Amino acid sequence: RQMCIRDRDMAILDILHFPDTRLRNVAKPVAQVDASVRQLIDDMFETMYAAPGIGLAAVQVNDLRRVIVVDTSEDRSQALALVNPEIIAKQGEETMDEGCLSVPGVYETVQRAEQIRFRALDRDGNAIEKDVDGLLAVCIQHEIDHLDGKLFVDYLSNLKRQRIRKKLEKDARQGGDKTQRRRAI
Ligand code: GNR
Ligand code: NI
Repeated sequence: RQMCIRDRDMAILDILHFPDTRLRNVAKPVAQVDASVRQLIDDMFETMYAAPGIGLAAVQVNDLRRVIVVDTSEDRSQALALVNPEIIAKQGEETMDEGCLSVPGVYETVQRAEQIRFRALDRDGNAIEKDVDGLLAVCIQHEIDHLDGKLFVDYLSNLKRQRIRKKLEKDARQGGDKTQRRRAI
C-alpha cells in the first residue's frame, strides 16, 4: 500500500456562461492558502490554458473563493496566481477590446485604468504588492470584477448586453458555443 498522501490530478473545470446567474455571486476571502486552495489554482491554470484564455476567476468555475489566475505572455511562461487580490491604486485610462471565457465569441471595447497597484497572496501564501500596466493590468481588473459578480458586458449599453444575452441563450439551446462544436467535429 502506498503510504504517502497524494494530491489528485489536475482537472479541466466547466466554465459558466453568461447569463448564468451564478456569475453574479460575490466570492469570499480565503482565510488560509492551504492544499485545497493550491489544488483549485492548479485546476484553474489547466482550465485557462486549455480554453485557451489569459485569465480565469474562481467564480467562473462556480467556486466562491477569491482566487484568480492570469498569464498574458505569448509563450505562457508568466503564470500568476493571486489569492484575495485587491487593487490599491489606479492611474490613467486605457480602452481595449475584451473577451471573456464566460461570454464566448463576444469582443467589445471596455475602458479601464491603464496602470494599477495590487496586493494579494501568492500560491505559497506570501503577501505580494506590485505595479502593472498594459494587458496584464486590464486582465487583473477583469478578473477581480468576476470575484465581485461583475462581467465586462456590464460596461456596455443595455441594448448591446441584451443582444449578447439573446445570442448566448440561442447558442446554449443549440448545444454549446460554435468553437466547441467545430472542435468536436
Ligand atoms: O482570455 C481572456 N482574454 C481577455 C482579453 C482582453 C481582456 C480580458 C481578457 S480575460 C479573458 C479570460 C477571462 O474570461 N477571464 O475572466
Ligand atoms: Ni472573464
